[in-house]
Amino acid sequence: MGIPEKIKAIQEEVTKTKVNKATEHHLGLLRAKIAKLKKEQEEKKSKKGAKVDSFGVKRSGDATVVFIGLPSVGKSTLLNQLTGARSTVGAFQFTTVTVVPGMMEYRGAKIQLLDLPGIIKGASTGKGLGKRILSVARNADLVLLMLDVFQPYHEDVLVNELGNIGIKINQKAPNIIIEKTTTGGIAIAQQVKLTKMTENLLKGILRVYGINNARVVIREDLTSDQLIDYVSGNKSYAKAITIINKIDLVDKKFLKQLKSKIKSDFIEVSADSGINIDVVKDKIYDNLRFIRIYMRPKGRETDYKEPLIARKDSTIGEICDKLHRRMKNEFRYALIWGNSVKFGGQRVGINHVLQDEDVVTIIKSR
Ligand SMILES: Nc1nc2c(ncn2[C@@H]2O[C@H](COP(=O)(O)OP(=O)(O)OP(=O)(O)O)[C@@H](O)[C@H]2O)c(=O)[nH]1
Ligand SMILES: [Mg+2]
Repeated sequence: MGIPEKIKAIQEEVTKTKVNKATEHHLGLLRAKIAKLKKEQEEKKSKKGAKVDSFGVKRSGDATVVFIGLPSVGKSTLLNQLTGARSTVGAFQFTTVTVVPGMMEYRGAKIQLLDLPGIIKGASTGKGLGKRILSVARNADLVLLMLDVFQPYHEDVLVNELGNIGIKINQKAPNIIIEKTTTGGIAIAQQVKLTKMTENLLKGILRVYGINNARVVIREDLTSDQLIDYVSGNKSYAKAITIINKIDLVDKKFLKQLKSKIKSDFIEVSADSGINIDVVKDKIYDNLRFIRIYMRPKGRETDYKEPLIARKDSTIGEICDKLHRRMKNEFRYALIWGNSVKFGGQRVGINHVLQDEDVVTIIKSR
């Protein structure tokens, strides 16, 4: 039996099995087996050289944000409003056929926005350019889920298609530690009590993935699906903002009703008439969680006028990379004033994690 047949056989068994307490364990293991086979299938495909990679657009700026939406919802129109780029806008579907980058400068940050072709239901299975489009979101710092005011229910389609290729939207990686050992079986320490799956199922799922000996620390009450996602690897977790476009076409009453229909928070905009464009800019900036670093060149004044923009949790090493290509090689130590240190002028190494508004002096080797 080949992999597709195996997957089909297990899927049939899942459909036939009634869901109840007694079958929970069995079903959990079946789902783990399917996930493992699917992963093997993907790996085989990519070895054959099938193109599932992105469009190869060079990342630039302080962060990268991508537009994901069905055709004609107004992605290109909004990109142009936010960045002054000139991505082609058309009254017909599939106007955009490749990645079009734009740069949004906001509060000192340079944010790269990538306009993408529209996706349709089934994109994750390879419909249209689906897979390639979706995979661009994998390396993005933030995803804009863009919807037409008349089709807000498409949010589920977007989240599902992204989920199918392993990009989880607005979820955190599960808080669990699995350290493989050579003997001793699977030892579990529950710092947080498991209520959504049994210890037995957890062990069973790990064994499906060939993990027979390990030290496991549970730090979050996770579900069996979260565990399967985690051990099957190749998952990425992306933050997203939902945007509803074309609100110029509806009245206030319609918008009010919309709020009761959509689960997530959303920003209502009209890309065409320029309504709420600044709100989108603010939300993007806030979600990317930038910090400002003030540089103080050795023996000189601190430059408070033009802070260096970095992502939250950046290290001194990452700041060096922003300053100069060879800076890291010449780095000896840094002096810090601010929230990340105990006292002003504290000496730190290259892995020191910075905080918003730290003042930094870098001392180079002579
Ligand atoms: N009324 C109205 N029309 C809009 C708005 N934004 C975009 N449009 C129109 O919607 C159509 C599609 O806009 P595009 O920006 O090309 O949409 P897209 O999402 O980039 O489409 P694809 O590239 O095909 O995926 C065009 O005719 C736009 O003029 C809006 O806020 N209000
Ligand atoms: Mg477009």
